[in-house]
Amino acid sequence: MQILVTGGAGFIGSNFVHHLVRHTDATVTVLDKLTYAASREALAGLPGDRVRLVVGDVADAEVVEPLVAEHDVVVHYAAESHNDNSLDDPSPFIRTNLLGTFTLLEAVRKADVRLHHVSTDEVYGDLALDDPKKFTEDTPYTPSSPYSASKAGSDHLVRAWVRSFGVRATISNCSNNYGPWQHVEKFIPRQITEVLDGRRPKLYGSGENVRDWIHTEDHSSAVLTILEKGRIGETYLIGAEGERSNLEVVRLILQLMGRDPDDFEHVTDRAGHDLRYAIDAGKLRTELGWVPQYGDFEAGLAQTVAWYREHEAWWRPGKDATEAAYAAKGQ
Ligand code: NAD
Ligand code: TDX
Repeated sequence: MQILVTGGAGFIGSNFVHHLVRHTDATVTVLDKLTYAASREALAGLPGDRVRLVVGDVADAEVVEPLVAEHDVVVHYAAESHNDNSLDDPSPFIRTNLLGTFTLLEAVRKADVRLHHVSTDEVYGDLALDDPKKFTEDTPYTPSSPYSASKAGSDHLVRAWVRSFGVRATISNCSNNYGPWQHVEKFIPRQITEVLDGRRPKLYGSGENVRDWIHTEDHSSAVLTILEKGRIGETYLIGAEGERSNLEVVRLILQLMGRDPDDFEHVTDRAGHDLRYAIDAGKLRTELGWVPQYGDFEAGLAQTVAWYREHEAWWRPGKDATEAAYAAKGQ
């Protein structure tokens, strides 16, 4: 089996490549533009006879079409992924997330190659804090940010190519991931590295916003399960019952790092900030038998804190520029 993983040098894509090497005998090609969010280090140590990296743009048909035709399956992670960046400049989000997905769809259509499209729960907008319902595969799309709107559009493109052209595709919408190799712009790595740098964690607004955390390794096992057992044309929601308010997460990080749990600051809120995400992964669990392995968020977070302590050489180069950009916005 030859698998093409777009965005495979990013946080979640690189975890999936390691997962494939450990749990299958597939050979893997990573197609990645190596943007600021990518890291070659996340792919280091993988067997050279099973994994190769092609540096290129998923929106470039001249690169994508011949490459796709050499593979049996494409798993599409490549995206611009950070909401705050999409508020500062939406254009790369439109290009990569929409045009990139379109380019890939045309390539899999021409070569008749199976596609799995990786998406987000943010396409469903947000929930009230006290809403007893969670997102399901039937929740209407109401994305809030340029990022989530671009991902919503990419999901619609995939469904249209399935229905109109018979493309063999599945979609997954996953909740917030955490774990090693996540860029320091994102919430959990930002707060851990702020504490390591002797500064205070920064909560947007009141901190009551809720995210449904899942370890990236559980996301990878879910995607592999869908590749192996998922029904073509179907969407599966991925989540591990990890709902926590941002305030709770910041207090937990401070505690795990031996600091006063109230030693954080409130900063300017994100425009259009979604209040709560929560996933009902019942379909994936019942139909495909998937079970997450990282049920204990506190233990997973402690491991993640330890990982960032040990990998300062990796995150340090991006840290100052990330903080300077946040500081310019009062965040
Ligand atoms: P990331 O920003 O860490 O990595 C994205 C990768 O895509 C990078 O390696 C980057 O170089 C590559 N890339 C960007 N533009 C490209 C282009 N034009 N051509 C080729 N490669 C390009 O993102 P992530 O957090 O690992 O997210 C991966 C995917 O998972 C995205 O599709 C995202 O929407 C989805 N997702 C993320 C989360 C989360 O919590 N981070 C949750 C659900 C779904
Ligand atoms: O410094 C911060 N302080 C803060 O309070 C940062 C960076 C974030 N936040 C808040 C905003 C969110 O409520 O923390 C929460 C998580 O923020 P992000 O890490 O930016 O994630 P989010 O916007 O929820 O989106 C993430 O999950 C869904 C990923 O970045 C997306 O790619 C994925 O689709």
